[in-house]
Amino acid sequence: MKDIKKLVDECCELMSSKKEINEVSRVRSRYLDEVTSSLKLMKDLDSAGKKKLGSEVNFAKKAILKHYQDVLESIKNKKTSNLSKMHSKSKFLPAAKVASGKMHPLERVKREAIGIFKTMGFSVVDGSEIESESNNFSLLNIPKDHPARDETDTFWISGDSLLRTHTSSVQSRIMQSNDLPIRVICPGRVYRRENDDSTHASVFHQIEGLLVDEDIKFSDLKGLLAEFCKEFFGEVTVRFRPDYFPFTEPSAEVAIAYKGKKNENWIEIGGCGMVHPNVLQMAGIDPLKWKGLAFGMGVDRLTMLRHDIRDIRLLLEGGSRFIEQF
Ligand code: FA5
Repeated sequence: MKDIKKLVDECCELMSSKKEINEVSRVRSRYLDEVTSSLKLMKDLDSAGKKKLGSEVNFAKKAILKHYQDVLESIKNKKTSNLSKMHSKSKFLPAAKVASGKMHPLERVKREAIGIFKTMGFSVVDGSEIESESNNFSLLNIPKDHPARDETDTFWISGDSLLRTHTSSVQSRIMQSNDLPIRVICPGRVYRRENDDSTHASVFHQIEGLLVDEDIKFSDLKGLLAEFCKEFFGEVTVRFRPDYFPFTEPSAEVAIAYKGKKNENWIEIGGCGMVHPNVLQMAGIDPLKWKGLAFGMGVDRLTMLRHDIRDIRLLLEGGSRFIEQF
């Protein structure tokens, strides 16, 4: 049997040489067992000897456990300082990936379209999504019995107020309050009672354009929209087809030739026309002196064409897996 003091020294030395906590623990257990087994000698000793051996064993156990704690502490401290050294050295390593937001494709397309119109001399104005009946309908020459006013087409709020059904309501506001000539666009959200499907939503986005000046002709309107389409889509065929809007005369639907997977389709992107003389008159503008052109384009449709998106509802759901693709 080894001398107890020697056992303690040996154990402490061995524990100090270890670098891992589990190795130190193993040494501690081995030596504690060995020290405890010295108690087997008790039976051959007289009472004074027993007392001496008992206190030596207790002292040895305490010394081993104390040293064990010290070694553990020092290993932990070393690990922490190594870790912080490693972190300070690794400042040039790529940082952990943090999920970041992306601009919604609708917003990106809207900004791009605004940019194109700005280069054509248009400035941007804001309207209001909650509109009066008169701005949305009456002042746009949409009479009381017009189907567009139907309860089933419009979200009425109360009596005279509603959620605008098109950005053309901004025309009424601008013509009444702005000095002439006028050259503005108004991007914004509009609302219609629709049965949502892949190309129709009940909340969608439009960009309205209004130009009022002397000597404006329908050919200016065609040229302006054809130029916009060329800038936005590149070389593309633009088609103007007669249409009807109560606030413009003549009126047209604007469509572009879109190459689908199987064949070429015409996709309607907006409506346009020459501002109706009644509308100018109601805004206090002399229709004999001033002429106006106006257009309203669907931003969601532009976005679908730009990114080949087959279902408009994807644009409105805001799912991150969808948005991350752009
Ligand atoms: C209008 O809203 C007229 N205010 C446009 C206008 C302005 C005509 C100025 C003349 C002068 P329309 O309802 O066709 O017209 O809508 C215009 C465009 O908005 C459509 O060509 C289409 O691109 C888009 N749009 C219309 N309804 C929806 C819908 N439910 N979901 C998504 N986009 C739509």
